Amino acid sequence: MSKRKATSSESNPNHDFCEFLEELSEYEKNVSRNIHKYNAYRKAASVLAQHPTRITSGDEAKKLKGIGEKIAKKIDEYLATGKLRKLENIHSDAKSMAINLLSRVSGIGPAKAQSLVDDGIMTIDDLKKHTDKLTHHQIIGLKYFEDFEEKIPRSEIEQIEQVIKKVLYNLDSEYEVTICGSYRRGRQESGDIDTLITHRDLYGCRIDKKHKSNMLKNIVKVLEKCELVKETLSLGETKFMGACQLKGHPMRRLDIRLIPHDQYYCAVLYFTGSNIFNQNMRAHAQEHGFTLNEYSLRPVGITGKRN
Ligand code: 8DG
Ligand code: CA
Ligand code: CA
Repeated sequence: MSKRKATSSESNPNHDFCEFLEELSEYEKNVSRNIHKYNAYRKAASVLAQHPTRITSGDEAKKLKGIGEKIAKKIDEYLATGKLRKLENIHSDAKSMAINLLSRVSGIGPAKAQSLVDDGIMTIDDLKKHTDKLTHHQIIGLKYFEDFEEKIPRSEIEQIEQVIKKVLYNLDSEYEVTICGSYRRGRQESGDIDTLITHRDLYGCRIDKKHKSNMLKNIVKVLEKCELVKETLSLGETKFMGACQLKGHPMRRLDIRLIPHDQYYCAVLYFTGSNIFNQNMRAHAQEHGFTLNEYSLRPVGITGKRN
């Protein structure tokens, strides 16, 4: 997951509100570990990012879906003073700032960041002196900290997509490849590359486990051989997390998921997001008597288990 969201573009008349809401959401996720508040701030930022005109008061903001009393008050405070006390307090708290910083390293979650800070590790340089405390994933995350923070231009993902497709179709013309995430939503820049792969021999209910586990390992092997994949963070039967690089470009975070063919299109939908869009789509399905998740769309009450 990338750390900076795209709601702060200058073309958004409410971008300064979005920026402080996103900063508050990061604080709730990383430091307070309050997922409800995190979601509330993110939702508010997303709603404001889509609003076509400048909001001029908390009351006006409150009329939008997803903005309540507390966020409206913050908008009023910001409009009146140009800042927020809550954010000023966070900025002056060294431990909070350190937890936020360390959480930006790929593989370091909020709990790990907290424990590192408790051990007195406050900066990226401190972390480089204590790699004994880190997993393989976290060490690679640290090694490419600056690279992974950079957004990936759409044109570069297009090139990477071409390489992956060419290599896989050479291996077996029955592979299907879809790059999802923000790229599939049409964004000009993405945080990482979310790749889904399926093969029509793969069916969820009768997977030859050994066959499947070799499948993803083989895919990764050929992508290494063509010098696209440079690092493996983790590799399981269905999920690869790693890094890839085109010559002359920064190292990029690449996720690959191998999906059974009968679940592929629900997975493509789910991993395209956005997260908030997924929530709305699930709620919409529910209203029509369906359950939607990353595996299937089914009438409520039908489990989908075959005999
Ligand atoms: P970005 O990488 O450019 O920052 O944006 P993104 O592509 O939208 O975000 P992502 O973190 O890479 O997630 C990809 C999609 O996966 C996301 O748009 C929606 C879906 N998704 C959820 N929930 C979760 C989750 O908990 N973890 C992950 N990895 N993906 C999720 O709806
Ligand atoms: Ca991702
Ligand atoms: Ca992504």
